[in-house]
Amino acid sequence: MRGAFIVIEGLDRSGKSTQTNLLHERIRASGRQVELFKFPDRTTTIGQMIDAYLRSQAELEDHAIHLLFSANRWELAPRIEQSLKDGKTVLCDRYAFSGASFTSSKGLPLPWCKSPDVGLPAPDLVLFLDITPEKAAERGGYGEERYEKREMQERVREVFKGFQDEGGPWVEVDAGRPLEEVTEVMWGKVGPLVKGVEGELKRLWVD
Ligand code: FDM
Ligand code: MG
Repeated sequence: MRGAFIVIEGLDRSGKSTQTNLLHERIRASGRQVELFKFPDRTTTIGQMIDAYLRSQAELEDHAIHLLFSANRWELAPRIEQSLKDGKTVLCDRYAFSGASFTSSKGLPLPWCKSPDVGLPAPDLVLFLDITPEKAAERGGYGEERYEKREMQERVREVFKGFQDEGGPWVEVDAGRPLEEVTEVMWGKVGPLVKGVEGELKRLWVD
């Protein structure tokens, strides 16, 4: 048995980070080992470049920043794999689906956007927290960072929804519902996986 690799994706203001942290606590409280990753991981050298870009303190060409987001996943992939081998559940707040959705929303072709992430560890479960731009606005609207704009979020949402048809372990969660209800829906999917999963880790987007 190895640990399960669980990715939480979603739109801004969907409660993604809150829910991921709640899952983290709940798994820990159940006495199981769990490791939390978040992308972009702004603590690394690459992550600091991404952070500067998102806060509009640096300009980067669209392809170049996309490759940095991907490189940020690749630099942490060995740690993800080790945790899974050690039998720990890995929770990941955003992953390659965010990468492809955000960059392709700027007009770059989706296949190109997916290509640098081909071969990364593939998740056993993706929980996609979906929220309408209207609901997001009710929650106080978006923040100050690059991409936190309604038109961008609407385009990103459409690309995200396309991943549902890829036949992967993709589960859409209505994140417009009250927080506790969303938590319970998510736990219903995650709970059965925290004791570990059989079978080798798969690779992203190889066929
Ligand atoms: N983002 C995130 C991307 O554009 N590409 C990626 O590969 C990833 C992981 O970065 F707007 C975008 C999504 C979001 C921004 O994310 C910062 P957080 O979750 O707000 O830190
Ligand atoms: Mg953000």
